[in-house]
Amino acid sequence: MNKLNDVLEKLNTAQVNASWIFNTNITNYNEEQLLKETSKYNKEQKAIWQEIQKFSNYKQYQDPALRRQLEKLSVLGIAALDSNESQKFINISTEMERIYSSASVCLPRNGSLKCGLELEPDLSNIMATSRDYNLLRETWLRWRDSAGRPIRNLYLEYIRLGNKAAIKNGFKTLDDLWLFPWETPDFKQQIEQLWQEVMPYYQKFHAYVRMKLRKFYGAERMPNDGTIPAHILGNMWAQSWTNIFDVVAPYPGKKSLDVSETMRAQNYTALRMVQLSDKFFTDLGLIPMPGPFWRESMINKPTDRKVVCHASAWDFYNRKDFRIKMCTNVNMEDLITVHHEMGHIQYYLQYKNQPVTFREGANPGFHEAIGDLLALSVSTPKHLSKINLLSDYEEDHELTLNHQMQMALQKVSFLPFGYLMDAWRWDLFSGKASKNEMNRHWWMYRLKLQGVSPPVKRNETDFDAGAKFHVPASVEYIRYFVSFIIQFQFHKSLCDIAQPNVPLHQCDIDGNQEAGQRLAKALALGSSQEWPKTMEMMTGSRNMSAKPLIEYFNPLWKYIDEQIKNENVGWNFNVNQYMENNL
Ligand code: X8Z
Ligand code: ZN
Repeated sequence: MNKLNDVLEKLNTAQVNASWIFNTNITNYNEEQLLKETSKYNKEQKAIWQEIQKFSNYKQYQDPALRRQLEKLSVLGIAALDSNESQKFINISTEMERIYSSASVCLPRNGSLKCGLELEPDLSNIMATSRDYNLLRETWLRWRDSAGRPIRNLYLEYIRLGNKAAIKNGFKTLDDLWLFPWETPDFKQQIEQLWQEVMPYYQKFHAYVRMKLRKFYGAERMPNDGTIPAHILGNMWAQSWTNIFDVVAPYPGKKSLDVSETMRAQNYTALRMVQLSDKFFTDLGLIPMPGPFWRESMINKPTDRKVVCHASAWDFYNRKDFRIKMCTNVNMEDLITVHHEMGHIQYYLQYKNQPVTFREGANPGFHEAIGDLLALSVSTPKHLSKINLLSDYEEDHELTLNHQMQMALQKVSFLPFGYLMDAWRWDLFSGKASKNEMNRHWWMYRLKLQGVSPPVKRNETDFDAGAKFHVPASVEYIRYFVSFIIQFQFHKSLCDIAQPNVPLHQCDIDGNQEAGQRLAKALALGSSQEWPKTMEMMTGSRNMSAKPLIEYFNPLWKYIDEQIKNENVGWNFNVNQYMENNL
């Protein structure tokens, strides 16, 4: 196993390297190199897997770590396909990513047509800052035409091959292969239960935001089924609503808790944002970012080449090289994302001496939760004032509610989206949803769970889910739903150490080394033990729970209840009304 570990390190390093080069410089040559490297990687992975299968009695081994590594290595994934189909799968995946990341659109701007507009920063900025209903709708639509629609047929083939690979790994369908790393037999039920727990709160929040949007845009702009048009929530996918804070603020006259303008006024740069985040980690006694991170990370969008802009954090598996890649904008949303990415890097650093097989989060949700967990402290008004991003700080009722609203626009709004991305894919993979109704099924979930509706009728040549990065990029998404739940559990347990008498939403763990140690200890374990054990170390309980999230927003629930007395909470949904039947 020790020898194998060295082999795996080298294999991974080579593959990650090729992927990094493609992701930071999209050219045909780099795509070819990546394809070559990936197919080599898959072949060698498969050879190792076949070798491992000789140890068919590993379950009887004494050493639990050895047993667990063999257990993990017993599932190969896509590389289990025979070489022809494996190659096809790699081609399709790379092609989908290329289409998504190089998509650009034309939009009418200032009387003429402007072309070459990209998601980051152009389209994201329009979605965030424009309050022009028609421009927003046009932007929303064009993005889906150019990034989603071209992916549809590739995705059908992707599902077919993915399911074939699942069978080769001993699973029924691809959704079961995706659930393997979670090590939770009733996972789908647990997720549904968590959703049921938070759903009433989401629906109240939805009713409040809808009321404010109706006042802003006029009742004639709002569908009469009670859903919210998906393009007016400040985000291309309506997954996070922080950008419409101005429309929904409880106390609009008060200073905004979105400190973007202050950051720009203080000449913040991407580098300074990374340094600020690094300081928060090290003040907790956590590991500082190493040299290669500072030298090799890509933190600004290059102007001389195409890159994959979607933010990510990279482990090169040589215990030295760790990098982030981000097209950072100087604003608060990206300051939080910087913390998110640095959370991944901190995890990589903490578990770098584990065997390669254990260099993962306790589960995928843990990995997503670490940076966000720290950002919960960073975005408290008190902390923002401490780092000079908020002046005249005074903790009163109005400030509390504005802060609560800001956080709910980030966290509560996300929950149904975090769930539906994979609820939808699970149904496609398992065959629960028909291949002829992929987009209809997408909108069924969008309407049912999020209560958002398309501003233009959709059909089956559209492929709206494909216009979200993680679908073409094959990134499983339920990890984010889990993260948004458990980061509040982690926050609560660290706050019990750092500031036991402060309400959860005001707690700032900044500088508390004891809290830092609790976190570091859990991170250093990687996936070497089952996640409920690590959860217990962190929180005292083995289970996921939505209670800390609900507790965090206690002041907000009271406020919203008063505000929506005359609103009908919830919505009707009839997907037929939004679909053309003209495939
Ligand atoms: O993709 C991400 C991170 C990289 S792991 C930037 N997130 C999800 C998204 O953007 O859709 C973070 C929150 C949800
Ligand atoms: Zn992440």
